[in-house]
Amino acid sequence: MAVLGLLFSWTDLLAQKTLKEAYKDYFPVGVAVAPRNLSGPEAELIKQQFISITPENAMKMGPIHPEENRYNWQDADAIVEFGQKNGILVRGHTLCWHSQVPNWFFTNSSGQQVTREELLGRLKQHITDVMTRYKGKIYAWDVVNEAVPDTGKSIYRQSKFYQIIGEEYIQKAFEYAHAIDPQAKLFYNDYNTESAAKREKIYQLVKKLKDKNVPIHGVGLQGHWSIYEPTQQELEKSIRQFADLGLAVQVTELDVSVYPKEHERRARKDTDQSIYTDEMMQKQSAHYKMLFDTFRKYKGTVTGVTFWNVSDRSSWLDNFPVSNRKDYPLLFDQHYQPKKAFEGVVNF
Ligand code: 9MR
Repeated sequence: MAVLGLLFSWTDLLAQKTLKEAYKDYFPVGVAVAPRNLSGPEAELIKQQFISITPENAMKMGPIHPEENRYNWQDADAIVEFGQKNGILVRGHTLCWHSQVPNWFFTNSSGQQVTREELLGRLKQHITDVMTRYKGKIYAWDVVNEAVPDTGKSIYRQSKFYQIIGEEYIQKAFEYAHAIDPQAKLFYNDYNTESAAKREKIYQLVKKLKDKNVPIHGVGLQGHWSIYEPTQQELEKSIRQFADLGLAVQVTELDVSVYPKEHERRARKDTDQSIYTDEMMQKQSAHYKMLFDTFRKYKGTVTGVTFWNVSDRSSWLDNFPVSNRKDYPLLFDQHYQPKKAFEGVVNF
């Protein structure tokens, strides 16, 4: 009987639609990848389920441009090539971010902080070189990432880009990007976009860009959520508010942590157990269903949904916000099998 049960559950799974089949009339469903995901069972799962990939780290400023006159194209090339070979779209991530920027970016040859003009020049050169290399092969770019702080009154994060250039660095980054590849869809990308205060600041930021006719086409809601957030109402408010500006919305880094959401790294406490209870699993399934029901409701506005990592075997959340606390945030389990949450996402 047990064997029969197993057989039945396998046939059930085989009969399920894949993500890309289920969403072919809605939006591309994608996944963040590292070169190590592009061979073996993960590559098979990616080809079977997803129609878009995003480099998880390979195109960020530090990894791809470690020294002023040296680019490290290898990993990014491998990812773009995998996409091209398999008919999979590629989303670029990310052209300008305060994190993972190499120090040389802000320092001139005499060891002093660069001037505003120098920094703009470097930003332009960086965007130009990276986008030229992949022109026509990357359909959408996260141009500026996380420029808004979670707390405080200021719209702008006090990053080096902001301190040295002022808020104009954001506009410039979009203009440089658009000049290189006018076909590419350009996004402002951020997390915690359903917090009322942060949503409002992001709205102000992108509205200013739109008012100035800066070439921005959409907002990326990263979607690092948990089984406790956001509510459907909060999510719809974000989607609608950005859509009202004539912008597309993509969910760019989706995962649903089984723990309460925290945005700052912290020390591990005794109470931080790695657990995945039946109750968490049920709650996660219901949450994923609500999220995708909502994304489909905004078909046309929501133009892409990308998961941040392939399966629960390993994700960035295993080490964040606390190191070594395992999380179970994705639709595929540690053996690459679809979880219960998967069913609610593909059956509608
Ligand atoms: O998943 C990425 C992880 O491997 C890196 O160590 C980390 C470095 O800061 O960046 C992670 O990806 C981030 C993404 O680029 C931007 N939004 C938040 C993501 C999770 O931190």
